[in-house]
Amino acid sequence: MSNELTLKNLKVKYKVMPIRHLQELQEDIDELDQKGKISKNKILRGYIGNFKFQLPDEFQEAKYVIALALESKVALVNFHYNGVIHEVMIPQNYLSSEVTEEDITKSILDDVIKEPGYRVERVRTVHLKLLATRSGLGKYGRNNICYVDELGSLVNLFCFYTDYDFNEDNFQEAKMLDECEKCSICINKCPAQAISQDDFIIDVEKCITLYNEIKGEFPSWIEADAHNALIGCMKCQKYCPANKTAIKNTRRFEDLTEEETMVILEGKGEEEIVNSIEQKLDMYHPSYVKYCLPILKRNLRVLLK
Ligand code: B12
Repeated sequence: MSNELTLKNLKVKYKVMPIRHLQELQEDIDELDQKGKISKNKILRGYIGNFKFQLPDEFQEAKYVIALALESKVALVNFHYNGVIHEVMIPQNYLSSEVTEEDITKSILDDVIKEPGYRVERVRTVHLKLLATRSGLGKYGRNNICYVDELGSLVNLFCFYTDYDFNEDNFQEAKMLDECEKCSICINKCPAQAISQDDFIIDVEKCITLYNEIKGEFPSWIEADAHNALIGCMKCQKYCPANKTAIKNTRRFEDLTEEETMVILEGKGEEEIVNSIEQKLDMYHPSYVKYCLPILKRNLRVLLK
């Protein structure tokens, strides 16, 4: 099995494993948690609190888990402000993709399973990196992110359950990229020392993404120059040698005019301009820009200072 697809010119890679391994994945997490290795931070727990590797009640017939990575590109956009052009990066995970969940589900059914009568359901409430690494789809980088051959870390990860029997098992131990063995670039580039040499789990409370992707004031200890993207952070991925090729594969958005930049900096503006910003930034949900104007306002102010 080639374990590769191409959807709308984007690469998709996947690996499968029997559903029985979900229990082992859950044990991994429970053990780490019992050892106090998973931060009790409320924001983190808000994301992962309901995660569980288990057979869902509504799909008890599921036999296999599909871990899947969709190529996704970082975007660059110019903000015009006071006569100067500022180029800003938007990490891949905040952008919409031409390839939708429906496209992927359809392609798994039509191009992978190829037999009628099977079900494929997406599951969101699982630790995707752990699934991806233990199913053989990728490896952990020192930065705690999952890397997939050819695509680097610039992927969106997905999990699907299916009642199709692949008769194949790729389950394995989580591995670290060989490149990370003698490399400490991400450790040094992280603007808040969240990554360490001796632990794979990052110090979540130091990761600036934890604060800059949601509403609220930044903690005072974050240096203003720590921020480097419109939302989230790219420091541990951008300079990573394992992303050397993938990082060049960017999307270029239409420039934001002085007027549009001002609307973001003020956090409000006429509907027409907000709509135009929304179209240009192409973030992951059509009305995301409206929802996150206060976030973008706070973040862009720091970036343009
Ligand atoms: C909560 C969350 C966050 C939190 C916490 C991050 C974290 N590291 O846990 C915050 C908000 C900080 C965050 C930030 C980011 N996130 Co995030 N996040 C998630 C989310 C929702 C859950 C992650 C999770 O389960 N964390 C809990 C910890 C315990 O799990 P873990 O990180 O896998 O840790 C394991 C390793 O440490 C491993 N381990 C233990 N021992 C060993 C030994 C060896 C040898 C190895 C190799 C590993 C290993 O064990 C741990 C548990 O299994 C996922 C989506 C999802 N449903 O999974 C996205 C997700 C992980 N995020 C993603 C992204 C892109 C990011 C950012 C890059 C966004 C940005 N541009 O700023 C940053 C990266 C920060 C970083 N360096 O980790 C992508 C990652 C894609 C990829 N290629 O891996 C995901 C998968 C979303 C997606 N759909 O694609 N995120």
